[in-house]
Amino acid sequence: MRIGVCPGSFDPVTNGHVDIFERGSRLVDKLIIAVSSNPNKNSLFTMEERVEMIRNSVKHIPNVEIDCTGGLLNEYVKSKNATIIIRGLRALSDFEYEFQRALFAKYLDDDIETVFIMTNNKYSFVSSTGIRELAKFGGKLDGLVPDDVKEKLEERFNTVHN
Ligand code: COD
Repeated sequence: MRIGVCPGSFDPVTNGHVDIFERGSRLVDKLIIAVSSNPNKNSLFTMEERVEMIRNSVKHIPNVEIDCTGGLLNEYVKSKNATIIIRGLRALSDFEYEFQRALFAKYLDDDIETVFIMTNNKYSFVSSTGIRELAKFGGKLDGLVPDDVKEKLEERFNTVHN
């Protein structure tokens, strides 16, 4: 069984992420979405809230599991008998960061491959950071995040945009 792990902070999950989950899930038998805390980022939503939002966004994908993780990603990947790390790629700015992470992963375990999926053009500008900022100032979020995430963001920032 080919198992892939799609790690991220997903704070919150966006339609760009969901697109990567859908396409990534077709490359493996089982895709584990691993919600992790990025040590370099402060999170808006708790781990439980992030997991719940993802759960509501991937109901249509049959072969996904959602899990929480911390510590070294490679250790987690091995503990799940997975061999593939799936990451999304947007602009050139993602490339350097992702390139470095993929090489760290390879340095640690030669048999783990990082596979990159190019962003869908519709979501190439969408990031969780941008979404949080848009939500904070009451900008419209339609089409960029799942409906349930939009509601959670509006509740959190007390902004409703019709
Ligand atoms: N279109 C396509 N892909 C996208 C989009 C979009 N619109 N938005 C985001 N993505 C991709 C990102 O490029 C990324 O691949 C993935 O979706 C998740 O994104 P984020 O921002 O939610 O997650 P990150 O990058 O903050 O996650 C970082 C981890 C938590 C995975 C990382 O910090 C980690 O692995 N930590 C564990 C420690 C470790 O093992 N370190 C390794 C040694 S350096």
